[in-house]
Amino acid sequence: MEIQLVEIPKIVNAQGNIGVIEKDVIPFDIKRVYYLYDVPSSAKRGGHAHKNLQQLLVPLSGSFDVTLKDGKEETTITLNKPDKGLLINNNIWRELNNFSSGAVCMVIASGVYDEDDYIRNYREFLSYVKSNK
Ligand code: T46
Repeated sequence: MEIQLVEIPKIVNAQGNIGVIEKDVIPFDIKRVYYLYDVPSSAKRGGHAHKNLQQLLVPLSGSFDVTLKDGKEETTITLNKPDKGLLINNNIWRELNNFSSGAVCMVIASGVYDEDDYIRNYREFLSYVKSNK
């Protein structure tokens, strides 16, 4: 399964860097930004898919693992570079775990929060992707 990493443009300076996400960096209009922080190392986040939402996950600080499943294949990636974001399309199941101490996961989303867009049951997800082929 293809992993879609997005290179975030940066301004590098000996006094510290700046990562800049302008509208052309991501393939959707930004409707919401939220972030996960103070996540215990034993926590499991995600465990769902979205029918329509697309998102870019950026590890602003620390690291965490993201497992993606499309109903056929699965792949796991460690995010630990603040200039590399992970694009997650709709109809992809995601699980996040193994958060390091102080990890911050910023999420840039194509839509506002809508619980009806979530599929939180894996069996339901499998039949949803089958029926949408
Ligand atoms: C995703 C991963 C990476 C809101 O009310 N507004 C929001 O914008 C969000 C993101 C969540 N919530 C509520 C919904 C739940 O009652 O906060 C509660 C916890 O949300 P959830 O269990 O979905 O959190 P995560 O960390 O498992 O998932 C979140 C996003 O929901 C999801 O879209 O891809 O982060």
